[in-house]
Amino acid sequence: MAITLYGASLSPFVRKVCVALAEKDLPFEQVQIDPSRLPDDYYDLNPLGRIPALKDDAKALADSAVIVAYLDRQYPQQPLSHADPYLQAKVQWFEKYADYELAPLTTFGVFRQRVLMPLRKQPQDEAVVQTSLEQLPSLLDYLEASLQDNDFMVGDRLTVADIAIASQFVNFGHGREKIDHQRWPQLTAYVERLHQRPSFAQLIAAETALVNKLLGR
Ligand SMILES: N[C@@H](CCC(=O)N[C@@H](CS)C(=O)NCC(=O)O)C(=O)O
Repeated sequence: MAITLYGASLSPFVRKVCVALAEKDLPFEQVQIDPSRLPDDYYDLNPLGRIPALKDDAKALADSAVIVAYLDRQYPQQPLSHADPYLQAKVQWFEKYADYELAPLTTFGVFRQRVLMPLRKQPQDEAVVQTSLEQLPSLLDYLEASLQDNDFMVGDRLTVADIAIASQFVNFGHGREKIDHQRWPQLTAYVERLHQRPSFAQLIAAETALVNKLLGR
C-alpha cells in the first residue's frame, strides 16, 4: 500500500481526506497541487481538473467523498461510516450538506475572497463575502437543530459527516469569520471539539501559520 494524495492543503476537500487518513492511521504522501495551475497530467487523475485526487498504488480516484468512501471500505479500521443503512444515509446527507451547501458560502464565498484573491493578487469582492454571510444563518440553524446536545452529527462516533462539516469551518476561520456562539452554542462547541482533535489541530496550526505569513497578518 502506497497512498499519495494530490491537492493543496488549504482546500477543505483535500483537508477532509487528510483528516480521514489521519483518523484511520493511514500513512500517505501529499503532492501539493494548486488548482489554478494544474500540471497537464493531472487531468489523468481527475478529468474535471479539481482537487483532491488520490492514488493507492496504481488505483486512482477523484472527489473527496468518493475517496473517503473507498478508504473506509479498503481499510476498515477506525470506520468513518455506519453499518446501519439509515445512519449511513444520514452520514451521506450531512457530508453532501457540507460539500454542496456550506462550501459555496464558507469556502467559495468567504475564504476565496478574503484569502485566495489576495494571495493571487486579484481584487477582493467584499460584497460576495457579505452575501455569503447573509445566507449562512439558515444553514447553521439546521445544523444546530440536528446536532441537539450530541457529540457527533450522526450516531455516537466520528464519521466523515463531522469531518466534512468541520473542514468547511477551517476555511471560514482562515477568512476571519467564526460561528456566533451565542446564536449557535451547540454547533460552536461541536466544531471547536472537532478542531481540537489531533487530526485537525496539526493541520490548522500549519495552515494558519502559512496564511498569516503569506498575507502578512
Ligand atoms: N466535490 C469535490 C469538490 C472539489 C473542489 O471543488 N475543489 C476545488 C478546490 S477547493 C477545485 O479544485 N477547484 C478548481 C476548479 O473547480 O476548477 C470534492 O469533494 O472533491
